[in-house]
Amino acid sequence: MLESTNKSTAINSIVEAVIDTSCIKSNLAAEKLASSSVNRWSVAEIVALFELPFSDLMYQAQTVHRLHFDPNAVQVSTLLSIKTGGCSEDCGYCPQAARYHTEVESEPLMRLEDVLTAAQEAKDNGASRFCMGAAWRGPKQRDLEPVLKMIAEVKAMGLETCATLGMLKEGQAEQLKDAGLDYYNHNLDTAPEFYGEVITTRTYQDRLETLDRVRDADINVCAGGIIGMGESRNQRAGLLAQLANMERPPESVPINLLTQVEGTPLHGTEELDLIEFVRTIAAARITMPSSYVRLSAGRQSMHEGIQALCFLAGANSIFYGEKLLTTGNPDAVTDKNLFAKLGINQAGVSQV
Ligand code: SAM
Ligand code: DTB
Ligand code: SF4
Repeated sequence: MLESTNKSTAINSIVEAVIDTSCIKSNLAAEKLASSSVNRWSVAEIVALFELPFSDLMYQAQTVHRLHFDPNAVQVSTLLSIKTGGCSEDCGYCPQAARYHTEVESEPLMRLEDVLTAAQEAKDNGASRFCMGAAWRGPKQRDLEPVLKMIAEVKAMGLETCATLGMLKEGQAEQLKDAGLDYYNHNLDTAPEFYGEVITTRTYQDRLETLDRVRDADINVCAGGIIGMGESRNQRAGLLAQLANMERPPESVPINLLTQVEGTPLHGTEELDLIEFVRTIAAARITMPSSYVRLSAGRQSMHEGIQALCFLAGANSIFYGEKLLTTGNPDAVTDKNLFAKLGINQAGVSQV
C-alpha cells in the first residue's frame, strides 16, 4: 500500500514537471526539460503512469491536455488508399501484404481525377486533412511523380495533405515537401523489443531513418503504432518512450488498435482490454503534451463510451469516413452524432 502511494506521488511530481514546462515558458530549467532529447521519459516512468489508478491517470491526462489544447475540439482527417494490396512487406497485422491470403484485392495507383473526387467529398464532409496511403515498401521514383501531382492538387483544394507511402529514400521527402505535403505518416508500430515478432522485411532503424528524412525536409511528422498485437504493457510503454524521446516528438501520434483481419498472422491474437487502450492514450497525452494524439484504427469495435473516454484521456484527432485503407470505420453520420452528444467541435481546432 505504502509502496503504491510512493509510486503514485513520484509520478504526480513527474506530471507536475510536465505541467510546469507548459506554464513557465521562460523558466530555463523547464525549457531544458522540454527540449532535452535524451531520455525525457524512461520506460519505467511510463509504466508507472499506466499503473496509476484509472481516475488519477485520467485527471493527469486531462490536466495536461487542457494546458495545450482546446479540450472540446477534435481534428478530423479522411484516409484514401490510392494504391491497394500486393505489398512486398511482411507486416504481420496487414491485410495488404501480398504473402497473406486475405480478401483484399490488389489495385493499381488510382487516377488523379478519382483521388480529387474523393478529396472533395472528404472536404464536403468536414475533413480538414486528406491522407493518401499506398501499399508500398517505399515509392520508386516513377511511383512518386503521379503522387506529387495528387498532393499539389489536393492542397490547392484548401485541404491539408498527408501521405503514407512507406520508406523514403534520400531526396524523396524534399520532393514531397515541394509538392505541398503537410504531414508524412510512418509508424514505429511497436517497441524495438517486440518489433521482430511482427515485421522482418524492414528494421526499426529503417523506420527511424525515414522519420529523420521527413523531419529534415520540414514536413510535419505523424508517427505512432498499433496496440493489441500481443505486446506487453512494458512494450506499449516502450513504444511511447521511443516517440516521446525523439529530438522533436511527432506532431501527430496515431494510436491504432489492431484490427484483426483473417488471413494475417496476427488474426486470433488475444483481444486487448479496452481500458488498457484508454490508458495508452492517456500515457501518450501526458508524455507528448503538445502532439495531436489520434484515435485511429479500431474505433468500429469500440463502444461510444470507450471513445468518449479516449477523448477525455486526451485524444484529439480521428480518421473520419466509412473506410480506413481497406477496413471499416464508423460512418460520418455515426461520428457526427457522437460529436454532438459529447459537445465536440470538429472545426477550428486550436493549440493554446
Ligand atoms: N505501406 C506504408 C507503410 O507501411 O508505411 C503505408 C501504409 S500502412 C497500411 C500504414 C500503417 O497502418 C501501418 O504502419 C500500421 O501502423 C497501420 N495498420 C496497418 N494495418 C493495420 C491493422 N490491421 N490494424 C491497425 N493498424 C494497421
Ligand atoms: C495509421 O496510423 N493508421 C491508418 C493510417 N495511419 C494510414 C491506417 C490504419 C489501417 C487499418 C487497416 C486497413 O484499413 O487496411
Ligand atoms: Fe505493406 Fe504498409 Fe501493409 Fe506493411 S503495413 S505490408 S508496408 S502496406
